[in-house]
Amino acid sequence: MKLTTKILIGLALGAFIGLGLHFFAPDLFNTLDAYFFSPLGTIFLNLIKMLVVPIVFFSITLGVASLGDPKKLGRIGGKTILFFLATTTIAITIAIGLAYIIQPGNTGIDPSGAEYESQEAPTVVETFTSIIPTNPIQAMTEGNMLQIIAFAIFIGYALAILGKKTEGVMKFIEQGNDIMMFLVNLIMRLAPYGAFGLLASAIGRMGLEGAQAMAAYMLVVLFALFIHLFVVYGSAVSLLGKMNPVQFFKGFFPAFTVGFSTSSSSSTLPVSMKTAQENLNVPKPISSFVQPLGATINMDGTAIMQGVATIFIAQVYGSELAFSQLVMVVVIAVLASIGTAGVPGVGLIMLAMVLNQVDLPVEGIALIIGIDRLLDMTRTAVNITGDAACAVVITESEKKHGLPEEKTAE
Ligand code: DAS
Repeated sequence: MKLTTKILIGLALGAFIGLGLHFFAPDLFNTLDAYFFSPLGTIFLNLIKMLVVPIVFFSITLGVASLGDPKKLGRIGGKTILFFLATTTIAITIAIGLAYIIQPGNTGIDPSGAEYESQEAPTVVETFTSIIPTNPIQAMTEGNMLQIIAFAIFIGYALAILGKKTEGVMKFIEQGNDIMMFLVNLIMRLAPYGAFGLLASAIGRMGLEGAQAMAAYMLVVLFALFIHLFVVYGSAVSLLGKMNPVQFFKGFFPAFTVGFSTSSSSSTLPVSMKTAQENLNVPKPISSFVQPLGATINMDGTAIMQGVATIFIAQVYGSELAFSQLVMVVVIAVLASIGTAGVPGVGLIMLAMVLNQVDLPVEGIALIIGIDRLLDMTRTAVNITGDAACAVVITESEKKHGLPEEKTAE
């Protein structure tokens, strides 16, 4: 049986058992969650997280070194950032448009009593100025993805320029990357069990109570995610990537299910890259550059949640947003999704940044926090699919320049 089928069975069983125990045997759920579901999910999550820092460092260093020509790196980098900004702007525009049409906040929700202590979100300027690591090793120990990416780009560029002089280091980086990819394959065998544990625990804890009250909000987010996933990404891979969208979605589905299970783009990164390289024919150098960068700064699913949530909260509190404020919501949500690290639930923290910008009460976040864990799964899966779509589009656009092959030390 295919791994993807096993993961889907794990997810379905996890949701079914988690929900059943939540409603009919909550005490038994708590025991099982403490000694079985949570440990199972956490072990799987930690195993793939273990690989994130080394795989991002090795793969980006190798990818940049393989791109070699700085002009090519600049061209690919420029197209990648342009794709990310364009799709995120489209995503949040779809979200705001649907929220205005469907009006999820005008369903008689009483906001009184909603309290939320917003956590300090880094400002956009802080996000950009902190990209250069003053201590690369500290960046790795802290898992500061943007700083690890920046350091890897510098090392990869040096390897590309120094060539034979540093072929030993090149060989080390290349073999390090091979080891990481081998370990991803090994760990992925646990994915069905990890997906089961993660979902049983999340659904069992949350139940569906929150969903009923927030059904309208949830449906608008899910509808916007669906449109963005199949219409925007489907069109991009078909028109710009010259790839059959069915082949794209089927090919990337294994990573999609892991992203859904883990709610973390960063943790899923090893699987996202393996899937794009093996199933979508994305050359390693392009996959190694685009996907780690995307897992960190490209979060269309998150921007969709932030767009819908902002309009929802404005409607609940009876605030009318002027057009200029809506434009600010788009700009800040795009920038906030850049500052959002690829870990579970962080999109909600950045939502506070968006709400502050348009003078909306941050307490409104308390209304949607109950079902955010479930929505986080769906928007993470969309986030990583957007990165893969970008990698496919960049691959096609680079064909006329000659696709970069993985550079091997002579
Ligand atoms: N879960 C985050 C991710 O890894 C995004 C979010 O919280 O919205 O993509």
